[in-house]
Amino acid sequence: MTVNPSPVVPSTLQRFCAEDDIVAITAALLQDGGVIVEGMLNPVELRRLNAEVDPYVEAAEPGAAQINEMLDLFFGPRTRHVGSLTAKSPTFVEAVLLHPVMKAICDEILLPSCARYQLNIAAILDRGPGAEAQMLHRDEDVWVHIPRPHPTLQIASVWALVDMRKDNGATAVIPGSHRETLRFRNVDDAEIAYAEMPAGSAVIYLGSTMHGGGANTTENEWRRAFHLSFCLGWLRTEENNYLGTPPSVAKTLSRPAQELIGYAVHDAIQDLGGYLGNLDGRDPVEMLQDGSLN
Ligand SMILES: O=C(O)CCC(=O)C(=O)O
Ligand SMILES: [Fe+2]
Repeated sequence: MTVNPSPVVPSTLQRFCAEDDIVAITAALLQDGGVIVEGMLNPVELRRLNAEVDPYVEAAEPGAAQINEMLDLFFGPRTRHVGSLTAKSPTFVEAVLLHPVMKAICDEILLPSCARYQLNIAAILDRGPGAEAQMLHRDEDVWVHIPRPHPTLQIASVWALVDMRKDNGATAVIPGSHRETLRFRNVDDAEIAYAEMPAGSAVIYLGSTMHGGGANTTENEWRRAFHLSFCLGWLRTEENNYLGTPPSVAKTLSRPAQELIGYAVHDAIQDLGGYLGNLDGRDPVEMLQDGSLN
């Protein structure tokens, strides 16, 4: 008996608008491991954000070798990297950090495993012409010491600051890969969904979902995007957000922004946990408010 191979179904991610029902967006994210949401930024926010980060991106050297060899290997020599956007772009703080879609998703998926979640990374990833496809990976593997399986540790996203297409390096995502227990495995090209989307959109994915920056095969186009991720409040964050956004800058931001950056203690005393991130027994976010930390 011959068995016909099942037809190759092109791998795709579900696509929504930022105003769509958040329950449906979250359900798609949990089902597929990733989801595309268009219109996360309006044209004015997009223009302002791009203008605010322009000087930093122009000043950044492609490749992170001069900073850190591991980062260089991870992002490749053709990527310009600008971190700590919270301290560099007021529009990022106003329109992105507290975005209601990200908040609703993090409330639903991260809050059950912590007393509060926090910013993990806010960094431009500007992939230049000739950038090769990034190694596919799961972002959560940075916390390798936590035995698997474990609850979702991180909600991540890549936001398009220019139109993202397969040829200029759209993020490659493997739908369904968040259900796997292996850390690394070989991936068939047909499994890849490229997050092709207009500027102002985001691809949002779970920390356990395999993904990576795509190859930029264009002659002279930079794929400007940023990575934004949140993680459980009791984890060590990848970017050092207290140094990236020091008290002198943090004190100018709204309290919800200060809390999200990590200035608020992770208070789990009710659950017989700790009072993590305190300063002399005080909550630093209260100290920013009353002026004793500046
Ligand atoms: O640049 C991209 O599209 C993906 C970047 C990425 O995987 C990451 O920052 O974790
Ligand atoms: Fe990643």
